[in-house]
Amino acid sequence: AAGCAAVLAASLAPVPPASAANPVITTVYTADPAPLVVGNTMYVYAGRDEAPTGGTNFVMREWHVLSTTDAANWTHHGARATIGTFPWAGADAWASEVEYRNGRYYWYTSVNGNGPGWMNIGVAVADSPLGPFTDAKGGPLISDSTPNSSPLNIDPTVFVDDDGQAYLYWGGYWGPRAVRLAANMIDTVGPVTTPQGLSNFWEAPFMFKRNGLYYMIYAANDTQGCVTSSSYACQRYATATNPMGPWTHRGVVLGQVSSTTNHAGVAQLNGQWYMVYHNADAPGGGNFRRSVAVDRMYFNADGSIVPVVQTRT
Ligand code: FUB
Repeated sequence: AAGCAAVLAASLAPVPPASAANPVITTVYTADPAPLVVGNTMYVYAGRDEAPTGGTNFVMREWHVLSTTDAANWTHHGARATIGTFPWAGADAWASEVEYRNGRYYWYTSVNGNGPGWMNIGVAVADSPLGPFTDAKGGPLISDSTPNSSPLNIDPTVFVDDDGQAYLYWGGYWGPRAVRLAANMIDTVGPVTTPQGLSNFWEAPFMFKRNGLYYMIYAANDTQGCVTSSSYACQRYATATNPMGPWTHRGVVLGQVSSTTNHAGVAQLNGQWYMVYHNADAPGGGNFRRSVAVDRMYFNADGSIVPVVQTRT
């Protein structure tokens, strides 16, 4: 009986937060974190918010790297890619993600071009998770001229499956998009598709796999119980048995945060799952002066995700 009570108490106990204080660094404002685990180190790739106090627009020119081996103590490696990494780009270092393949690290970025049109997906490459990163393609991987591309080509997430096939998902405001990537990681293969089932998709997809099931978390701009106003977004998630979908919506994985945007990524470090995300909690923070936070993430036996408890210290 004592054992049963202990099990019951454990199952009812609140999810313990990560031991670190959030935000993880406060020396610069950071946003749109994307984790990549290499050995026992978690690297987090994030844009830098440079908007002035009270600013009402994004000012983003650099992508920074943070790292940790315990999700509690963090090293800030500074800017490891900038708009200048892409000679064809001109502004807006928005959300990004790094994926590893065959000894190389591919940094997929949302960035504004110099010519007509707006956002593009660029890709830089390096032999180390910390760079140096150089433009891998000499032009956008996805742009306004890509057939069936989203009108807003932002927020790439790249996933390499166990069979070596790579997938790119992206999109903002007007729906998600998906396409297969070639083995070189810098060319697309086949048509751009519109994945089905990502209910209330707004932006910020992040794809991962656990126990043979594909997961997509994404920012959902809706007021169906997860945010207090349509200015905010929560993170919903969906699962699929095929990496191109269709997806089945499974619920909310991260509620409203203190910034209007909500952008997260998931990784497993030393056996523990973590969600990295951003909020406006750093001193002087705001919707355009955001900061990366981390918390532990747990799964139920049926593969569903226990909603993340935000540590706000
Ligand atoms: O950081 C700029 C944009 O805000 C990102 O691309 C979106 O995901 C949102 O977080």
